[in-house]
Amino acid sequence: MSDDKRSDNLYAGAGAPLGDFVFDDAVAAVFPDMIRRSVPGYPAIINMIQLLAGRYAQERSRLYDLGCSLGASTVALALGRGETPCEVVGVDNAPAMLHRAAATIGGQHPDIQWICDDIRKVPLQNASIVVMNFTLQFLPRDERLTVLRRIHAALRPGGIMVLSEKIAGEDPNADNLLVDMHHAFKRANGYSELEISRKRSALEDVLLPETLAAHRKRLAEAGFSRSDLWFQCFNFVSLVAQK
Ligand code: GEK
Repeated sequence: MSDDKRSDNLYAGAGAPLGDFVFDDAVAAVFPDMIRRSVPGYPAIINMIQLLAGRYAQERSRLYDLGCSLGASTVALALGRGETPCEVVGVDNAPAMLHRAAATIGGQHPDIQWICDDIRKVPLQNASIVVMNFTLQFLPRDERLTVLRRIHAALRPGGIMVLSEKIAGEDPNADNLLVDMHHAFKRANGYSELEISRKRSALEDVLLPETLAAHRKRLAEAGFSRSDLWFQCFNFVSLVAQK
């Protein structure tokens, strides 16, 4: 069975990982199935990143995918740029993810550059598009503004950042609704209550959601002239921020 077809039952059995969630080989092997069944609207977001690349890729610029995992959004950038001559760069600090992405996608898209590095350190320059598709949420909250400032500084005039995040509701009632519906989505996709609760505990100290208002405030603070919500399904959102 090819990797793309492997189903995620990581948290189902007695051998479920203990402790904090990590992006290791076991996760990388089931990641396409895991993210599709866990993030409502993920396939739509990937498709729309391709369309955004068609509109915003600038000649002789770079398109960055920060926290690229297995490269789904990196490929969307590469396809979406069409004939526009520009470079596509995928960055992830998990070797299990990055090496798998380079190995599986490298054949069809030999010009994509793959960098195994931390997005807090990797040099960024001459960008027309920077994508962070569900990655900022894994950084400590007090380091997020610095990363967004670096991204803003690396963008050319007219450039955009696509920021997708799992968010917290603005108040406890809103949050309960969003979390309940997300769990309903996971159950509808075949995850058991045990799998849902084990995964939730594993992510508790690792994936740190913030409200939509907090994200928009920070984007403004980092220098973005505007940020627009273009996608939301329950507690999963995507924003386009313009330089
Ligand atoms: C997709 N964008 O398929 N530096 C580099 N990478 C990081 C860092 C960091 N500091 N922290 C986390 N990552 C992808 C999905 S997954 C989202 C992104 C999820 C990486 C981490 O190794 C993982 O591959 C990715 O960010 C997050 O569109 O699993 O919910």
